Amino acid sequence: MPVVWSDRHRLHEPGGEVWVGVRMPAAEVPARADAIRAVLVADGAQLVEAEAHPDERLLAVHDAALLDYLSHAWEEWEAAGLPEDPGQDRVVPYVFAHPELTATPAVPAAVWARPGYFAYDTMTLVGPGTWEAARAAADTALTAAELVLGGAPAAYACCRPPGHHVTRRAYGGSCYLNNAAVAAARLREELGRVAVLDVDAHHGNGTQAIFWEDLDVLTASVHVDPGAGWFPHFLGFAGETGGGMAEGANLNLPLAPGAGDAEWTAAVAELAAWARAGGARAAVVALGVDAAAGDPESPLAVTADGFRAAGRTLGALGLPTVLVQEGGYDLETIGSLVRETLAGVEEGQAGA
Ligand code: SP5
Ligand code: ZN
Repeated sequence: MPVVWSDRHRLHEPGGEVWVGVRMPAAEVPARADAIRAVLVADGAQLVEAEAHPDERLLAVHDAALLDYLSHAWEEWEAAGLPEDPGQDRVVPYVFAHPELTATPAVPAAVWARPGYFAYDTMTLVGPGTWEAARAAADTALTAAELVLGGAPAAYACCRPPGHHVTRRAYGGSCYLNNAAVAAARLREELGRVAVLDVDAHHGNGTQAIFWEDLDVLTASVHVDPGAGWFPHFLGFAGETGGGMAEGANLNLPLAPGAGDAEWTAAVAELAAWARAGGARAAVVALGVDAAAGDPESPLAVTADGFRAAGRTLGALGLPTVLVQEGGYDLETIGSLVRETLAGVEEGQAGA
């Protein structure tokens, strides 16, 4: 299947992540996408350059205020002199717009207070190239969506930074723009009901929130149980099933830490069956491969065979399918895990 790519992902160097107040090396690094690309190219993949798309496509899922903030966050941080005094070379929050701290929410006057109006964690740093790279990632997902709308059975967006933790107005979890949501909104425009099937090891809280009351974008996620202590901690529980008219249009399948191929592939099959029963006309797969055994960011234990089997199940839906890269942090295996998944999707679609 076509692999959509942009070199501009390398402009985002997170420069670390602040966890429990300590700045440590980032997991979400440029080498991730380069490693995936190397494996897919060696396997004979056809690379397609991401094309620029209008802001209107982002505004289908994000508030203008978030886009305006992210596109200027680094410039204003630098202009305020914060890299010199106190010596912080990335945009990072120190205070948060907790609901009980805000009466009439508004972007605060102080440059150093602004990140906490939009960010919900301290791990998602903004540097000089973050906006351009995040924009390129969304364009990569949109280009994959256009390929599928043009008749490709499936297309893969090899993008970073990832996106599934971003809501309409709040970013976090190493994500800045919700690439999968942007692609889903575009497919929905043309094809009707779409399902976003999120197999990243972490709950796709941003995508769930964006489409919470939307009956035409079904959202489903298999992930390590937040109730067992895992990010995003506050969301991803089985009782979250959609809001308002869209009650029943969200499905969460939390798994216990340590779950392996049997539990995980059964859960992916349940996501697929649920999307089919819900009348989806197209699928967006939020393809994190951090559920892999050995991934440093999750306690799930899925093997390469598990990813291939999951790919087959997703392909057997027989729907136009856009796969969007999310997490996956083991540089030694990330490329082959993606290759196995994509091969599985092609096998499933051929047999569907
Ligand atoms: C896209 C994606 O997979 N985002 C997941 C981000 C989850 N990050 C949680 C980080 C929690 C603490 N990591 C520090 C580990 C120190 N050993
Ligand atoms: Zn993840």
